[in-house]
Amino acid sequence: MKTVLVYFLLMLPAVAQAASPVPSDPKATKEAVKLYQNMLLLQKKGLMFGHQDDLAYGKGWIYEEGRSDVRDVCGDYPAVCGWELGHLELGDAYSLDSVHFDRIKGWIKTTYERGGINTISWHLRNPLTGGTAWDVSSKEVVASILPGGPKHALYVQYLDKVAAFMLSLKTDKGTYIPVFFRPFHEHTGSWFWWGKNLCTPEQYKALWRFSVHYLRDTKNIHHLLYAYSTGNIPDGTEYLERYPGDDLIDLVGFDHYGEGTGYAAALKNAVTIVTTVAKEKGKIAAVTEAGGKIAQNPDWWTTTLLETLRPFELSYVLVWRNPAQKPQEAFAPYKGHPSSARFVEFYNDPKTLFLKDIQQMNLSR
Ligand code: BMA
Repeated sequence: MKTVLVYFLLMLPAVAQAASPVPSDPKATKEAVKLYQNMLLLQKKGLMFGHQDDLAYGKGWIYEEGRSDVRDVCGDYPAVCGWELGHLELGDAYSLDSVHFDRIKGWIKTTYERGGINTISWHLRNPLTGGTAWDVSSKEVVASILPGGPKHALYVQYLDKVAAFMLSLKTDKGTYIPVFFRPFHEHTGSWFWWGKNLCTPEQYKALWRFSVHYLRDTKNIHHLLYAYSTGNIPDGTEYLERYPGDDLIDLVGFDHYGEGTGYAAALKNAVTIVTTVAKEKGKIAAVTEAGGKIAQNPDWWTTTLLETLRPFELSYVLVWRNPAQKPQEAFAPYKGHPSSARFVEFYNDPKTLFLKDIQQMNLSR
């Protein structure tokens, strides 16, 4: 009896450890592990709201300390802030959306210090043609940047710039700030050079594998969690067709735009697939981008988005940017926008989580 008891007690830490989920990177920093675990916890508690470039600009304003269109409308910041690295690879000081990278670093730190979550996308230029991320004139781009390809060295230079940026994300105490990195998104469509008709599933997966291992093993970066994010998904098989592997990915999501009558049903179908995959794999689930022309459908926040997502365990839904000079392209509401009242209803609903909600949870980090 006694031996059995001692054995049981000795095994306890192992049992406890096995019960705590860990991210895909075996060397993930303590803070990245915490972020991963907190996200899994949060997706059981509610649905976080995210907004791209939220602190950088909004309708009619750029770089105003403390300002946010979302906060102007509901009095609170989003729980998740999205940021974009496109043109960092060129060595530029600001992104393709004209946001200075030094400022982005500052806002990532501010968001982390406030208790929020950061996710980073990368619409990187086409390394083969020199065109934009949307230049799909060649099907050789992914092949050309893989090891042995003619543009591999150039792609490594791109990654070096990303690595330097990621390594600059630190708190005042010098701790690396954990963030989600979501490159090569919407690859189930064919509008980016890494898209479905532009490379084979093997090449797409190899691109992920090389990139993540380069950042982890060569650059020693272990504060990133990686997000796999398709475009619209018609069925479950296609969702995983280009999935690069559980050892590389921490979050499974998808981007889905629209506001027409079919949107809610399509969103529900996609969320069903993603939450099922997430559960099976023990990963985080999210709607990594969603949106509609809100100006034409003010009920989008409540009837379409919230009621469709309510039954699911999803960590967040993020809407895209509010360009300062093009309010017709805004995805989040802004002060005076006709959908603002509905957005406040969305904000007040117990299902949704904004920054103050997660601050109140006092999660250990
Ligand atoms: C797109 C648009 C572009 C932008 C790009 C990267 O969907 O918003 O204007 O440059 O995302 O953020």
